[in-house]
Amino acid sequence: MKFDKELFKGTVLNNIKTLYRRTLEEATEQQIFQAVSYAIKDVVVDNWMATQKEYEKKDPKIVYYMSMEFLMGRALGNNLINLRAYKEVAEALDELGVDLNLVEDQEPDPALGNGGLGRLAACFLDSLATLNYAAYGCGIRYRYGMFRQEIRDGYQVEVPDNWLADGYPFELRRPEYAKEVKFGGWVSSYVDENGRTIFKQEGYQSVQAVPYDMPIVGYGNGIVNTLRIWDAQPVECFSLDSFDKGDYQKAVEQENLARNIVEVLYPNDNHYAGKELRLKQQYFFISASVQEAVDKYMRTHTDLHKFHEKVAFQLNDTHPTVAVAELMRVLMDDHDLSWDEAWEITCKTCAYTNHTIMSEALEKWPIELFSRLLPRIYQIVEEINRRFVLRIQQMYPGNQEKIRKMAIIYDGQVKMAHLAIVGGHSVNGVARLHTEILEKQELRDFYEMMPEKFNNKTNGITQRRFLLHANPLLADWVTDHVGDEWITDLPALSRLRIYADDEKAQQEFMNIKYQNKVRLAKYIREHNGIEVDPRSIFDVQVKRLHEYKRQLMNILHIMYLYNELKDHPDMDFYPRTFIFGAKAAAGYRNAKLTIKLINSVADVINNDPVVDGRIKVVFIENYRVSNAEWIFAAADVSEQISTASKEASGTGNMKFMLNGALTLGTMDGANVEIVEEVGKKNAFIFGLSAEQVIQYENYGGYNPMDIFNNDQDIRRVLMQLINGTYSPQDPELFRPLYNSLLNTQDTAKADTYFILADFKSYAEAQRRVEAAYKDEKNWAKSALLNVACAGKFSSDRTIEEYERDIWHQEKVILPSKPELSK
Ligand code: 475
Repeated sequence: MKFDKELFKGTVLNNIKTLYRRTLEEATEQQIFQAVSYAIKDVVVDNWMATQKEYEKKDPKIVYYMSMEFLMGRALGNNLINLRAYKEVAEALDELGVDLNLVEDQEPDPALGNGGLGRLAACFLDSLATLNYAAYGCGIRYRYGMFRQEIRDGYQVEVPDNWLADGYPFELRRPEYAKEVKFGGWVSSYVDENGRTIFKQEGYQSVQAVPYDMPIVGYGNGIVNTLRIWDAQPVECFSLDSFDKGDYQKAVEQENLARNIVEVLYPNDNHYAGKELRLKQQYFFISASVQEAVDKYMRTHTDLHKFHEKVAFQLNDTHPTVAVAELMRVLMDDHDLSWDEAWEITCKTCAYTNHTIMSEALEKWPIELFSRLLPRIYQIVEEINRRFVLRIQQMYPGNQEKIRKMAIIYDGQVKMAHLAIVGGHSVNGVARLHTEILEKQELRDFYEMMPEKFNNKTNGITQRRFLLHANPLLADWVTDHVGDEWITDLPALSRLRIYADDEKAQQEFMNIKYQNKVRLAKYIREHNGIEVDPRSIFDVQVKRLHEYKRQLMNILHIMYLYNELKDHPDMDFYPRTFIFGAKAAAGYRNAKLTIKLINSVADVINNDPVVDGRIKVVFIENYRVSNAEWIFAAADVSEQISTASKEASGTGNMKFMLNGALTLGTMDGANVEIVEEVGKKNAFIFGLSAEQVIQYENYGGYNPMDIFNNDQDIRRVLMQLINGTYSPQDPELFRPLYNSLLNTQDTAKADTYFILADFKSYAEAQRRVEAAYKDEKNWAKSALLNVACAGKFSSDRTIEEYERDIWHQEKVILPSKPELSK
């Protein structure tokens, strides 16, 4: 069906009328956004219904991607892209005198996630729909998503993100699928007439889980899958005429439980907070999702023994791991299966993805809390643990050490990773190096006991959002040269290789990069009031702020460069714009102080006449999916400088590569595979290897003080942290950062992320960057090769690997051509 421009324009105008009783001229930008979105939703819903009808007919296996986080980013532009209607709609709106870009900018950026893990979930949903697989994302409808970051006086200030304030047009409330979720109380048991033990949770409080569905539009194939996020409501409005004091008390508590549970996303990335409310959130959305998956299956099937043939649960890290016990509970308590039957089905249904080896991220719940909140679930976990410990004893007789290290419940704690590994059939890491470290180090005992479960799935990103939508100039240029297959087959980009040496292509590419830099420079001028030169090298580090990601090393190096410029004002120096974007967890002191340091250094350097604009430092406020798209498109250098072994994969690294930035990085995470694809010549690699880092960690031998004492450049920079150079009113301000590098009391705790060890090697790599950029043709060639070699890093490839090794779904092809598609 062809896009009917006039019909679309009419719908928009009519929506403005019926929603707001206004004309287009009278409508606010937000109202126009709503009206346009409802016009698009109208089309999406038709495809959505057609897809779900076909799923009912074909009865394919369904994947439930269970995740505490979905960092979706804005939907309007992405939906238009995937409907293949972006240009037509832009044109139609233009005829109405409306700029689609401004309309898009009215959408709140749904930020129901922190960083990498949440954005990966969003990319996976896009790929699943595009590749014709039936899938649900299952998550939480947080009232407040990731906080909005404001920078005041150089400090991060967290402002609540009320993303639902104006109503979100792309969600649909589905009260007919509401579920009850029970917390607390106790478990009573009795033996029924058939001699079976029946377990009943009593004296509990419950919450009503009400789902909201968001459409996930596949690219050009008519498929629309569902992101189902759960809201919490009180079970019943309590009656004020209740004279029973106990009831009244309970009613108030239930009301509060419901009010609190989905209130806010925990803003911690790669970190376990251990809060009771967090466990409530986990069980809340998992219980609702598992109940619905079983109910849905039972609507069209009778034999639960074949559940796993039609359903897969993918657990996005350990946060959803209570799913193992909850599925056991539903199968046994609600559907009368025996332990052994339920266990077989559960293991065949569940699979676990690990996203980090940072030890502070490991989820370990105190037994007291876990059993109080989830008494029946705890019983089941105890029994899983009892049986697993027996298996350990059979395999390693008399080996107490194995039990201590591997048991699910030990030392007063419930270890969620162990439960996820034991209760599923697959364990995967997210890049080759990361999976190797899991097998050899972190999960070694489990790997030795059950090697068949372990596999790698190197992450990927969706090129629909991160090239087609983010960088229309480059996307069009690529399509002009090699056709548009890359949109659904990213390896087709390799056809660009033949243009790498073509001077005209190089020039065109650099020109596009320049225009994207102009676009970002304008954004920076408007948002930061800083003037940056689009001819300078745009050197970018955008990601969550974490010590292991080493933003501190980046800014220390900038301080070092500044010292060099002060000492040799006439030195040869290619102008550089250093761009940072990062949110810090609200309670993470050193992370927040690093933000302050970056802004303080920026203040000094940006305003020093000696520098004369040759270095600019910019901290982009409120880094999020929507501004990320512009930033990737404009980057020359991609900073991927984590301590080797610490970054499980990284996915920003792939977004930069796809947009033709060169990686400056360590041999960590997926950087290893990026360099493998593009060649060492087209990246700047430095620093300790993962093996060397692990060697130091396991056997010691690293002393940052030696480096401090022997290297005057480093010493000078570190002293500037504590002598007031960047904080004259309070010279002690940055002392904690200094101490984190040189903690004099306990050398084992000094510089745990090896910043000083890697500093010189990093500075040397930065010199190579500068030299390379001066050779413009060669730079253009390398940048083009980065684009050409990015094919592996599509989330389409990742999803097909999950399909091949874990999910084994069949594709569903719709019978008729989708609405709005050519
Ligand atoms: C890795 N988040 C990246 C990315 O696989 C990797 C959220 C809540 C609580 C604790 N942790 C989190 C993460 O652990 C996380 O985002 N991990 C990231 O997953 C996708 O590319 O290297 O750091």
